[in-house]
Amino acid sequence: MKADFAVINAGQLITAAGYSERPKRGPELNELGIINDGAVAAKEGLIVAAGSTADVMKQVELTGDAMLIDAGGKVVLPGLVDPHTHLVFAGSREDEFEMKIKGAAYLDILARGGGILSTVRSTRAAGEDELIRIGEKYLAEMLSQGTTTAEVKSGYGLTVADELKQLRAIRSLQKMQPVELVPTFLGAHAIPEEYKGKPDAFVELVIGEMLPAVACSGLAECCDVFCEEGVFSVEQSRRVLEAARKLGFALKLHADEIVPLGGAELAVELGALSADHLVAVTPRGIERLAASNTVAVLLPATTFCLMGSKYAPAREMIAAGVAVALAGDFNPGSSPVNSLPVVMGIACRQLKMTPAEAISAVTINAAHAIGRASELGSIEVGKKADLVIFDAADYRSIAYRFGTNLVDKVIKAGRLVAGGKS
Ligand code: IZC
Ligand code: ZN
Repeated sequence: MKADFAVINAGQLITAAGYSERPKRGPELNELGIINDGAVAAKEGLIVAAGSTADVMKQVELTGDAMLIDAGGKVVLPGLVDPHTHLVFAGSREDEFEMKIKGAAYLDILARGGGILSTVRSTRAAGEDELIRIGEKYLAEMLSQGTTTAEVKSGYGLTVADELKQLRAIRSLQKMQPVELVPTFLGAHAIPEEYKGKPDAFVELVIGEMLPAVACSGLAECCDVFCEEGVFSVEQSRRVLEAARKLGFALKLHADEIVPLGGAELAVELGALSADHLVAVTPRGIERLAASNTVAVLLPATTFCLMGSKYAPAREMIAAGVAVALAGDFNPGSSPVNSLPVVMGIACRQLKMTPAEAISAVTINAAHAIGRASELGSIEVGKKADLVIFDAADYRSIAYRFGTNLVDKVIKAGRLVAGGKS
């Protein structure tokens, strides 16, 4: 069999294989499918062989111009998948950072016209080119830390024209850099200033004008809503998501982050791909999630950045059989963190997830949370050759040494896209 790309001599090849059909739950999260002295070979971007270096090299014949990378005993993982980001925005919110240190609460800042609304003002004022330029910089940072696929939400425009501007910026970014992007329409992210006191009229605008325009443009795959006290109620969220589902969008929901409104239950009821945050999820919400294919996307860097004392009950969810994933939530307010290894480091320490569970949560389960598990998220024949080589001999180092970027090389679809030293 021919191959035009191979990585050989991985000290630990973490395949995360066997879960393309359904996400990992319970003890499965600790199964990493590790191959010692492993290798991966690919042709035209897709994996054609994975196994021990000896076996793979017996199976494949490298083409004359093939790229061969010797991992030299390092750890090799599937490319990391960030299933929840808000990475296309203008401006930043250091002022809010300082206000939070002094005790201000996230929802109070928003209610006073700051928070998301401050980023809406900057993003509306920015040209599409500026959004692209800023987004490109953030994506390069993410790639250099191992992210090869990221979901990206709109939601800082909140008019038809400005939401489309953000979504077009995402499409342009897809064409100019290697991180694969999954675009999500988040028109119901906040009630904009011009609709203050008229939330239902804004929901009408989202359903009646924004959703049809976005569907027509083909610029988004998923639709999300910020279901939270003082933002969008469960009923308003249901109306938006039901309308989105009719138009063919896959669904996601910011659920039960601060106040337990029943967002998890709503996400399950509507067959959403994921319910995200879940810091305040109820026992009933956990039960519903466990009995569904909706992935619980946990964002512990957000809790850390909001200086919260209570984290999502990951252990209870895993024990109940909920399919858990992790994401960065990269945004200028509640999580200016775009490193998945940092998220893994916080998840191990604060959610008490094991290093192996954290890896499952940013690879195959994260791929399920964005509807891409048949194509990526694990190292298996037929999937995209998305790989990260970490300068470590033990996979646990990634979460253990968080804050130090251990990424040595990043490969997207069989192409070396970061850290090309050899
Ligand atoms: O800009 O604050 N939680 N949306 C919901 C966010 C955080 C992003 C922001
Ligand atoms: Zn979010």
